[in-house]
Amino acid sequence: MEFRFIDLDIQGAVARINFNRPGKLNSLNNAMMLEIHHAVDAVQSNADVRVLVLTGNGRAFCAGQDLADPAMQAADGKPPDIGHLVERLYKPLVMKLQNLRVPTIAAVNGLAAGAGASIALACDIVLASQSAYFLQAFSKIGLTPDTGSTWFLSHRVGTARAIGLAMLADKLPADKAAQWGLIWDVLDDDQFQAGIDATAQRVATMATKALVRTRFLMHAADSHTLEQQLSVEASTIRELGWSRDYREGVRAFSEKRPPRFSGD
Ligand code: T3D
Repeated sequence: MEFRFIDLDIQGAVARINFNRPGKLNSLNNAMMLEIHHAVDAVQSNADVRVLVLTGNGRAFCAGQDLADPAMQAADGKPPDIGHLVERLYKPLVMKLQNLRVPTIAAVNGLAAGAGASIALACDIVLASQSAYFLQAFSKIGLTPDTGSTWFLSHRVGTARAIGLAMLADKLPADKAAQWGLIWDVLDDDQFQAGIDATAQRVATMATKALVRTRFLMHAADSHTLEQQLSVEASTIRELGWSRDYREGVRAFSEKRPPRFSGD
């Protein structure tokens, strides 16, 4: 597929999807969303890839839905079915990221608004540049947060802060997002690219299956009792105990050398 609004770059084990509509702050039109789906599918089916980085070109990570897209406008006097858009494109994207066979990193290079913030929060590790901010823009246009934002916000920062962010739609600077536990960390603007590259390379050489099962366990914990969670932990670790990477990890430890994980 030819991409117009994104770039997909695969170098060795590191795949990068760059949102590339900087003049419109990488806001998401229909074609761009389809391209992102296609790129994520390509990553899912490429056995060489061991980490996916999502980032944006220009001063934005992503400003959410393109509000000028025809899908957002009334046609023939009928209001648009924007719920259909969410069901067809946004919800499946979040689920694809959550079920991806490799870990994901959101490299939030600049502002992340609306569904753009949600997509960042759907990644496993969220790193933001010092000048980035997160904006729950939805209430400003008479909508509720979507694309998982209500779930990610309420789970990570608690209901009081989640409601304040969503109702007031104030910009949340990257530093405060990290202090509040919404994201993993903040990098200085001039170290951002190098920091992202180093993290991506590091994650790409780790035990991929264990990282992806860790994502699953952390999310499963939300709906489990302690006893249920202990059982799922046991079954997951049993499965990982049969993996090549576990054997390599233990061997490397006993041989006092760094492990060479293969992702299997
Ligand atoms: O069905 C559904 O509803 C689908 C799911 C929706 C989920 C959503 O994402 S809803 C939320 C959509 N996003 C927004 O409401 C954010 C809109 N943008 C803004 O509020 C502001 O642009 C920002 C606060 C993010 C940044 O402000 P600023 O002053 O730094 O930049 P700007 O001048 O507003 O924007 C620069 C350009 O990008 C400008 O275009 P122009 O005038 O230079 O040609 C602006 O129109 C364009 N742009 C920014 N965001 C969007 C956009 N164009 C279309 N859609 C956007 N979301």
